[in-house]
Amino acid sequence: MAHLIGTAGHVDHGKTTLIKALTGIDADRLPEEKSRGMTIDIGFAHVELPDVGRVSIVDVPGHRKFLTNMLVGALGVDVGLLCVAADAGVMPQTREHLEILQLLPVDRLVVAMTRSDLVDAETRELARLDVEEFLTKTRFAGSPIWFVSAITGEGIDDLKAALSQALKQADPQASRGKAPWYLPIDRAFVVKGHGCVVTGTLAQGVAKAGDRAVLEPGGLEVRVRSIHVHGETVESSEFGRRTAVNLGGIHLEDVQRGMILAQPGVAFESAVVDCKLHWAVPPRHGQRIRFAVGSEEAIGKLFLSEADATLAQLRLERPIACAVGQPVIVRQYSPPTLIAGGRIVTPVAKPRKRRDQVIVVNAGDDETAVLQVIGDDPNGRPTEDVCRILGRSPQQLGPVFERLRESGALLGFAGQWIKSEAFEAGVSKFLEALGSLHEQSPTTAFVPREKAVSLAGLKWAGKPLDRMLSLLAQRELVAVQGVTIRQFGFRVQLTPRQRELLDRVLTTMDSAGVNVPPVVELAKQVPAPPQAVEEILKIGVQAGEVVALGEGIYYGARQLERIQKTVADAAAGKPFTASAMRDVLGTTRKYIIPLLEHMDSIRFTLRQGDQRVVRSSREDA
Ligand SMILES: Nc1nc2c(ncn2[C@@H]2O[C@H](COP(=O)(O)OP(=O)(O)OP(=O)(O)O)[C@@H](O)[C@H]2O)c(=O)[nH]1
Ligand SMILES: [Mg+2]
Repeated sequence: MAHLIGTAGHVDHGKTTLIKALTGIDADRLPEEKSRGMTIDIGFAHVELPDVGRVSIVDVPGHRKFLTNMLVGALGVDVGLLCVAADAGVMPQTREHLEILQLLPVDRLVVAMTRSDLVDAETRELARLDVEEFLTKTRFAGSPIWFVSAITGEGIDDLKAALSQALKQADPQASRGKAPWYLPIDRAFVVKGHGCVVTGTLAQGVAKAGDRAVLEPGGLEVRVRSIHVHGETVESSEFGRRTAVNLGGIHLEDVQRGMILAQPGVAFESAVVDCKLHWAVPPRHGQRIRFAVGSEEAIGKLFLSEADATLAQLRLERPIACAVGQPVIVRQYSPPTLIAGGRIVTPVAKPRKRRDQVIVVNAGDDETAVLQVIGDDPNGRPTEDVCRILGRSPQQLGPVFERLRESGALLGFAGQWIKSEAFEAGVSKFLEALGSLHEQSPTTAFVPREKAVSLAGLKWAGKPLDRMLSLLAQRELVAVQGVTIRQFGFRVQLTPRQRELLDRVLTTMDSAGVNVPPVVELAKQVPAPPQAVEEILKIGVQAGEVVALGEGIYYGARQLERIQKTVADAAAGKPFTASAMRDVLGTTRKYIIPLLEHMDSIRFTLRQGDQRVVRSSREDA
């Protein structure tokens, strides 16, 4: 069941007087309102309705000068109470207000023909026809119409029954009750002895005394000390109710109309908002607008989307507070005529171009919404992106991601989420790209990983890429060496000439023992041009048949293994110095230092001061 009734109608058409007749409460509270007999700001009352209990009513001003305040009242209403004076009929703000209610998630309308005591039966009939015809062109066609008088009391009980009926029929969207709460603040004041109090219409969820909350914009953390509904202290209040919240730990300067008080992670401070809108008039791309949301109105510009005519981006001149799903009204900057109404889909949007693709989430449950946002892109989306688009916090969506991961629908790589099938499709492309890189340079075993990523047309990078590659390594699809990779089964391919040259070089190095001569000398012994030898050594390194120690010293891989065995045998489990091992191997300082440093680096030996030990293989593992 819905909870909030809101008036609408032309100036002086008896809205405030009717509320008093319904509730006994004068919604005009400002001295100026009383002296001018005109509503300026929104006012509130509550009424006991048959079968429904106590509900809140928000009263709005009819004068066009105060339309901004009317919007504050209307943005949150479930059932509209349109007041049309029987002695005046449909007037400009009757039309304007109804148009606004039509663009908002107002579910039902009840019409009160006020000041009925002033007209005879014939005028009544004309007035009714006038209103009925007016309604036929709107989505409120066929709404109940009651003649009422605040003077004689005529029709007041019928009107109450009609309002009960409308509230019961209105669809408050079941999810609104379960969602976390937020309260657009329309008043803030100090109550002596209690401190700061804010009021507003609770937009969704259930707020409880003791809740932790945040004020946006600004992110100030506060505590809900106590809650008051219709003048009574209560443990909790639910969506659609006029709610007063006593806040702990803040000053009146910290809070003002337009802010949102919300459970952490629900409201956002933002100057770029994506909305799903219904247009009252055709919009212009880039047009200057007034954007009404909650109890706030900000100036900004309207940006349309080619992908979706109902989607628009509002870029505002200053940040405001907003929440996903919040109803909004867009008006022209000047004169402030109505352009559109609808809801926020992305509270903190990224500025986008007219041609950019857009994501509009219309999924019901969180799992589906998250999957929809992540889409089939093999690059996936980072957590922040998903949260921003859905207007939710990482804390709120954390369990949703976990459930999706456990079910196998999603894969997560360091905060980057990808649908499983999309990832596998990406992996195929990636391996294909890596394969063609191997084909291009068959003598290079390891290629820079970024090269394969960009050739595959992917955007994988950074930490998520590290994680993806370790998964691929685990699956024995790739081998990783620092920032380079190769396909798991790939071996460097040598031409017969290269093979023959490499074999000759290896034999020559082998016959030199530990004291492998420098490249130029080696080339003479092979014999072959030094450049060719240099090149084949590098290819040998890629093929895993040659090890480069740096400073121009190369060994054959097998040869180096034999040297290691000699070292292990000579050490016999005891520590040894570099000079002792130099003598064992019959070499010089020039060779023994790079050799031992290499053995340290592959964890064959362990350096301890100026001594080393050969690590046991268990230690190595
Ligand atoms: N005779 C008669 N006069 C009424 C009735 N209801 C309202 N009025 C008079 O109509 C005038 C306007 O009434 P309000 O209730 O202030 O009208 P409103 O729609 O709230 O006006 P705004 O808030 O300024 O838009 C006042 O002088 C009321 O006394 C009624 O049922 N019968
Ligand atoms: Mg009034």
